[in-house]
Amino acid sequence: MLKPAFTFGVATASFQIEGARDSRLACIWDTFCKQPNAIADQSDGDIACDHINLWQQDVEMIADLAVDAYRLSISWPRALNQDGTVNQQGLGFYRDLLTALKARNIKTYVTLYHWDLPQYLEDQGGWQNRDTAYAFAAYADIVSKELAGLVDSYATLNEPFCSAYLGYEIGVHAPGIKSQKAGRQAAHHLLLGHGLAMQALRKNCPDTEAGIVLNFSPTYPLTADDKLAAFQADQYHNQWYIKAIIDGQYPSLLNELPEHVQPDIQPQDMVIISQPIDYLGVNYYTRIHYKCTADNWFEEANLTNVPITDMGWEVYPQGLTELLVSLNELYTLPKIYITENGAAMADSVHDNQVLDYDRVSYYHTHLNAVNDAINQGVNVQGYFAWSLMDNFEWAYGYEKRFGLVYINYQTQQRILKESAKQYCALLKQR
Ligand code: IFM
Repeated sequence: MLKPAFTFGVATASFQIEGARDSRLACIWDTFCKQPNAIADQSDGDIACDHINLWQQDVEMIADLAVDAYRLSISWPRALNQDGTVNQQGLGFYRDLLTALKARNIKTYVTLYHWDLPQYLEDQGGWQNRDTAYAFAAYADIVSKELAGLVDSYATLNEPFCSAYLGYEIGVHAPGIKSQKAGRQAAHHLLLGHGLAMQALRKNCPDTEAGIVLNFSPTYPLTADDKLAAFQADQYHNQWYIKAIIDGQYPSLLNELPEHVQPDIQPQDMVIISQPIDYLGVNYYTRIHYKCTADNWFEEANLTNVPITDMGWEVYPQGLTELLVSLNELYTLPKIYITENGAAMADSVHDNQVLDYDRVSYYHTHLNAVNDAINQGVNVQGYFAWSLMDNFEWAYGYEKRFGLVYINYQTQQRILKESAKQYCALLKQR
């Protein structure tokens, strides 16, 4: 069974919930949201869940859920001014928030980068520019000094795959660039930024745990003839990041890429990238099937007649067990937290209630899957539900609801869904 010391939490990210666009610098998502048809419902993050104004009420709500920990991210363009100095009001917001959480005995898990790159850095090439990795380390240095004593656990990056591949390679996320070279280069600079930021964290707060959050969608062959495709997709999307961090090497698939799309890597980069981390954050939502293409590459193949969430993602809890067991076999890992897991469902409110039993079932089966992995020897020490509340789901806008808490975006009313009540009941039982 999940041990009593196991950390249970809920997670959010700055751009997805904060709002208050006018009190921070612009980020790449503000710009991307203005591009026609970039966001399904043409929305933006200007108000979101108005968490900037409602944070005290939200902290009470988190405390009422009886979680051990809250995972949040800091908005770089809110924390720092363009000249690199501290935005006192912006960083003050996080100081107050973290102080209030600590006062309620809620552990603070802080992600430094959850996709909201300052636009002025994108204007100089963003993550394609090596300087951005150093700018990120300087930001990590300042923030970790300023927030001394208020953070229990740092994550440098959230899901560099999404920033690099979705943002720079296929362009469905900000900044909307479609170039394989840009995607591979951005991935490398993100990982370099992670390594440099780790050095800053070690220097400023050696006693605070620090790591990185990676997302994994385990790959499966569509047919017996598609095994190579599934393997390649896994190397390209999943192992690319973890292998660099743990083993200090990219998968050998790197050498199969045409030279003109390979990232520029400088001597020592892989050493910086692969310094020890205290934990690995694993985000899991679904698995993906792949088939071979005519040119011996891979492409996604959707299964039909399988249970799916409102994102169209297959519900496959066993994939989480299989993922954890295989990572544990492939690498020498530190402890693992499941830093995100959850489901978007088409929720509706009746009599002020949201009876999201499909989400309850998702959590139930995935927590059992974590338990199965622990029973097979994987050192998992925490689990964070994504998300505390409905929020801005990136290219899908507000149409997809991942929250344990329902948000009425007209009134900003928060309503605890059945899943929130059951998650809370589970935690109180311990
Ligand atoms: O909402 C996102 C989150 O920001 C990063 N991980 C996946 C979630 C669901 O798509």
